[in-house]
Amino acid sequence: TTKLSPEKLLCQLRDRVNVTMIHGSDGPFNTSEWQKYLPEKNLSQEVGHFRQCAVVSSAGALKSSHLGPEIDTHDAVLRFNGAPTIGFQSDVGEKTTVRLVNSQLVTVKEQKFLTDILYNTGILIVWDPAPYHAEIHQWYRKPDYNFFANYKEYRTRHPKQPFYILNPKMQWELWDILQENSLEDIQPNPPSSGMLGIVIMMTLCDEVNIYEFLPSKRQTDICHYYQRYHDRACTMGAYHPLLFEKNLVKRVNQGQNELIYTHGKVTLPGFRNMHC
Ligand code: NCC
Repeated sequence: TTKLSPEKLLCQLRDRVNVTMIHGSDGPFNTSEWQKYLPEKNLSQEVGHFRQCAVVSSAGALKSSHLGPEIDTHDAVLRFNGAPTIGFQSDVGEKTTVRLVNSQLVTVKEQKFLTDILYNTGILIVWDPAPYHAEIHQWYRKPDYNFFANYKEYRTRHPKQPFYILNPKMQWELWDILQENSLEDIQPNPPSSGMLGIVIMMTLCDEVNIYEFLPSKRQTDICHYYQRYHDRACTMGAYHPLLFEKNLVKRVNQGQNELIYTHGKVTLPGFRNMHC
């Protein structure tokens, strides 16, 4: 394999990864039952388009980063899973425009997805690991976590809050690009929420700044900035192909390398600003 230039690699992401949300017209969701729950507008109709966006990883390295004010200057901020802002504003900011959550979080009772007010701000998007290039019907019959009941319950409790289901095709379109651009064979597990969120924001924004996805000088074994738990796998990956994701993001970074070290910051262009 020949190594693609950063520009070509970005174009591959733009042209091959279809970032779409499940819509009421998509079988098997095209039933009167599902029509009641799925949002009518698609994501870009709902939010329009943003100039500058921030993607905030959940890494422990955000602790004592003082990046909060910089993060809040963005027009939109994406966060992941149960990552809080309250109590951590000085390091991660307080704005939440989009929250991407995995299906485990939505399904497992202990995670308190239905009751924790943390989830009531911003636009929610849930994703579920699907079998490699599975057809949507096949995935629907056997999701990794059966989050559908809790999705409907949450929609009933919060009908005004936009809440999308990410089309599961996206994860493997992205995985294929990760594999094609890596020298080693990657386990066929889907990309992390972090990598999916980065590509989602590239479809909505002119420019995307990503914080502590590539670790800064503050790199630590502490998994999350909001917990005491230590585990190197959080930064390096175990189930998700995190190391490969990070190598790819490093290759297409348009910001200064120094800013990775000091701020854990990477800058990527939005898809609409690319000339392929
Ligand atoms: O930990 P998690 O990820 O919620 O983190 C969100 C994204 O931030 C990036 N990250 C996180 C920690 C770290 N030290 N370095 C990082 O780069 C990653 O890109 C990560 O995706 C997930 O991807 O959905 C994940 O979710 C958790 C967990 O399910 C949720 O937090 C809900 O509790 C998974 N952990 C476990 O299942 C124990 C994690 O493997 C992946």
